[in-house]
Amino acid sequence: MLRAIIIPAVSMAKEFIVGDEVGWTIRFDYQAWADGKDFHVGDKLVFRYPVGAHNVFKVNGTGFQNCIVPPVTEALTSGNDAITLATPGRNWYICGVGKHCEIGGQKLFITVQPESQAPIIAPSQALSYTSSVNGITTSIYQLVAVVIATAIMV
Ligand SMILES: [Cu+2]
Repeated sequence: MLRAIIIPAVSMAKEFIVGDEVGWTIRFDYQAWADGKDFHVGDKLVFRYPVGAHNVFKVNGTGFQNCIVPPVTEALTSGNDAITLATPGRNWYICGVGKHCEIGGQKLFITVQPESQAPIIAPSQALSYTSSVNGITTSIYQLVAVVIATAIMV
């Protein structure tokens, strides 16, 4: 008799430091940074910069293209601005200081994917006593599914 216990996958929301160690600044290729990364609903973007040196505005595609800075009241200015990606779709961010967007290229465009779903694992795939972790190597599903199967001989 084979008995399998499947523990539902735990959603692993990720935190992305925009620009990694470089942070949020001018003369950095944020499209290259975003390239190859998978952003999902629930993940977080963190913009890091010295307070006062930069800021963060969420804009639309046109604002991104033309570096149109929204009203200053919409700015994030803490120097450690965390944005949780709430909905799937395209997101655009720019810096509103001076010509940082226009000349410095301080702008980021990402596409947010829907929240990852847990892979479904059939109990028959679990043999004997195994413990496996799935999903780490696939960047599509940033989920971890743990399957613990216990075989009991009666
Ligand atoms: Cu700036």
